[in-house]
Amino acid sequence: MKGKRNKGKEEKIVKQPEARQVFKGMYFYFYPNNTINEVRRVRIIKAIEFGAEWVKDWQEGITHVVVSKGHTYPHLLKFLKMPSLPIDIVVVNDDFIPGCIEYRGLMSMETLKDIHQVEGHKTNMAPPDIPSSSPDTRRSLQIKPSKKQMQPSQTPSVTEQSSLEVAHALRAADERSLAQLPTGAADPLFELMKEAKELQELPIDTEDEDSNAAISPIEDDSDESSPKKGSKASASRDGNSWQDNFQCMHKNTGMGGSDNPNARTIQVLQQMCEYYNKMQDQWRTIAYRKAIASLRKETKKISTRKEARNLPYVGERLAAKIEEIFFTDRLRRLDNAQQEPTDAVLQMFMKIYGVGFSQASKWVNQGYRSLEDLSARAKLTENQRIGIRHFEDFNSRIPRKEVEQHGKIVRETLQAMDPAFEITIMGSYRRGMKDSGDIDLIITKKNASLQDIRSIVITTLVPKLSAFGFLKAGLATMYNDSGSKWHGASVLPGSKVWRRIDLLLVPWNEIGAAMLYFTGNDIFNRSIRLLASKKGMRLNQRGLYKDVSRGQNRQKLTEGTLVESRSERKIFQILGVPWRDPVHRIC
Ligand code: DCP
Ligand code: CA
Repeated sequence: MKGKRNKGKEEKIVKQPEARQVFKGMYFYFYPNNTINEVRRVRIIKAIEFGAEWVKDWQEGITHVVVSKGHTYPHLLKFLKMPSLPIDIVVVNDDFIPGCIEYRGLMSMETLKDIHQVEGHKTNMAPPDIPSSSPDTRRSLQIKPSKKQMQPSQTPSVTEQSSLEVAHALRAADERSLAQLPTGAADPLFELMKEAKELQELPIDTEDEDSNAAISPIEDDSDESSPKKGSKASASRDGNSWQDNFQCMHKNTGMGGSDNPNARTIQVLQQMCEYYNKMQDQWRTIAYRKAIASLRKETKKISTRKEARNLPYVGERLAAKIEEIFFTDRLRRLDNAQQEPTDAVLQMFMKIYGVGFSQASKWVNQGYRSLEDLSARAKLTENQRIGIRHFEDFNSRIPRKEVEQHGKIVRETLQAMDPAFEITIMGSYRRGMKDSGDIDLIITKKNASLQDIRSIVITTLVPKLSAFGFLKAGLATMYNDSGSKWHGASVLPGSKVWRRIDLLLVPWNEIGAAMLYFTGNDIFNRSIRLLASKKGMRLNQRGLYKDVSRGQNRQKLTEGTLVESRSERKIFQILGVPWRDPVHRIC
């Protein structure tokens, strides 16, 4: 059956391109089912333009009844002379039509839910069945909708029903690769502004004095039950103690638990989090991490906005996103972010070694759009040139075996000079990852001071390895402020691939704290540092300190007294954190 227009009024109907047809495969019966009312007339046209079939006479196969404002469900039943409608027919008011069309622009499902309820209609519990991949299979109205999309455990409450209906409709639209919408099409700036406002309400951790970045995803400074500052470090108490909330207290394998019922949602939110992290958007990065941490702890599937809203650290906006991911298996904002061309350029520039957000955005604003552009026309430092020339190398992961080979060359060269030197491969390698972004090597020697180690590394090791052609000049000139790091690039004999390598010079008496810090991951580190801070202590890559006095905003007022720095295990013990093998520090 084909949709028909009211014959009385000649109306030009321009069908939207298939990809935009949010109502394709749906059969709408309007009540009243005519175009006498101007508002209804326009809505019927819109429905058809966006893919719906308008059914003129009541019959089997109708998927939606669209009730005009001012009319009620009892009116409709009386008119149809039916005691009730089949359970699989969706009853909505006519705001449903613009709501669905505009949803992809700016309207939330929550808003839609509120606006498309029909007075007197409480009994319709089932969402519509929307054909998934092939709407054409339901061309015939004789085919009864199935309930396959409805899982028993997810039976919606009456109040959630409308939201589910829209979500299912949108899911069907998604599956037909509904990429953009015509009206009010997603404006990333608008989204960002709205989001920025809402995120202001989210709780945030204190800054850690040793890190520019903000802290762990899950800790809550407002926790009344935490010990008072300056109190003695205590071992973990019962299973529900405040300390148990810290990620560092638990084995973290980075899987988020493959059996986690919210694994897919976590995965999509993680991508969004990574995106914001790359954009140096600290607020959103934290908000997403907090939400992910909440979801990781959740044992039941979170499908609706309402359920998501009940999770700690999940605000309105994030709850909407969680619902969207559940129903659509993807996140619009992520698609938009990935499709935004200047975002893509910005992200690419930020992948150049040593280039941060501000330099990258400067180049974007100056009109550069590719690495070739930069090489040919931009004023570049020598390090930036190297970063561009070896862009591919520096952005590819280094297989574990190759990391070992780089480590071996440094170890053998150094131990040939002095066998007492110890070289340990840190970072993701120590956490057992199959590949690494760069090579982090701790260099230390029993009872040696930083000066002892540095003098050998600078005067002998680096020149020697450079002479071999293993270490490359350029980045190799850089020592950090305290003179304890050397950043550079290394190339295996016979290879042309440059790898990023960091030599981390650690005095013997700080080796435990340094091992802890350079094992990471960064989130684990933030978590354990904040835990120390809550116990009135302070942890950094040089040691664990006590009697640190802090001001109102937890800023450090005194350095404190060193408690432990030699033994990684002792630091765990003093903090009351059960020992975690490096492979269990992947948060
Ligand atoms: N680190 C940290 N906070 C940061 C950066 C680093 O605590 N902001 C610590 C934890 C990291 C370690 O230093 O694990 C090494 O830093 P990398 O950036 O090299 O990170 P990874 O080695 O963990 O990962 P990748 O494989 O990407 O190198
Ligand atoms: Ca690393």
